[in-house]
Amino acid sequence: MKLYAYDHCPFCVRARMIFGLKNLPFELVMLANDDEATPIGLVGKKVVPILIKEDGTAMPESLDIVHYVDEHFGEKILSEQLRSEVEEWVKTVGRYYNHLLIPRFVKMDLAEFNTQSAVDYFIKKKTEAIGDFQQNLDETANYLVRLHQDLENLVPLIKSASALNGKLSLEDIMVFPMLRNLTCVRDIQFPPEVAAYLKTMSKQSGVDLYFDKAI
Ligand SMILES: N[C@@H](CCC(=O)N[C@@H](CS)C(=O)NCC(=O)O)C(=O)O
Repeated sequence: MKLYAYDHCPFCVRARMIFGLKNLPFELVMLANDDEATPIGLVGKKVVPILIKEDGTAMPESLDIVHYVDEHFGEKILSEQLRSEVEEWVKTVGRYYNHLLIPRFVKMDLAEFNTQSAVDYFIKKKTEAIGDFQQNLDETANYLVRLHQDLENLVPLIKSASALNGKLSLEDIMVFPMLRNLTCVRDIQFPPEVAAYLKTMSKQSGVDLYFDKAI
């Protein structure tokens, strides 16, 4: 199977995780961020992730991909359990964390940004959503005050470094991609429990962290 993705896309990380966690082979194809023709040709809109199934049909939507792969290849490994506190954490951090991430992604040498036109495309589109990139970078310290508190709030919800709720569940699929992307922010102090979870889940899922590219 083939997965079209962007490296920075948290929804794509969800899809990559299920392959890694189940140890299933797949081809990961990073699209250029300004490539509209490929996704529109496959699913009628510009979106990733897109899974090309073994029969050649294309499937968008990260959670559909996760469920499809989990249910059709080997033993199912994910429980559907999603604690309301975890859901709330995802919503809370989801409200602001893109202000920290988006202006950094274009400076990190990611595959989807290896042409100037791809960088320009992203900056134009995302400036409309979050405002000026430099102004957002200048606000880092303020966002980090919020984030450090939210990371502390996550600590009591981590039951094990290898699975948020003690065994693999939808919680890992929702939370790990967010934490992984946050590793691109140099000044974040991850609480030890969160750092251990990040390291273990990265190893289990085969999704790399951004610590060595952090800005
Ligand atoms: N609901 C979708 C959301 C996917 C999504 O928003 N992907 C973003 C990338 S993170 C995208 O493709 N945006 C279009 C663009 O970048 O132009 C899913 O869960 O797969």
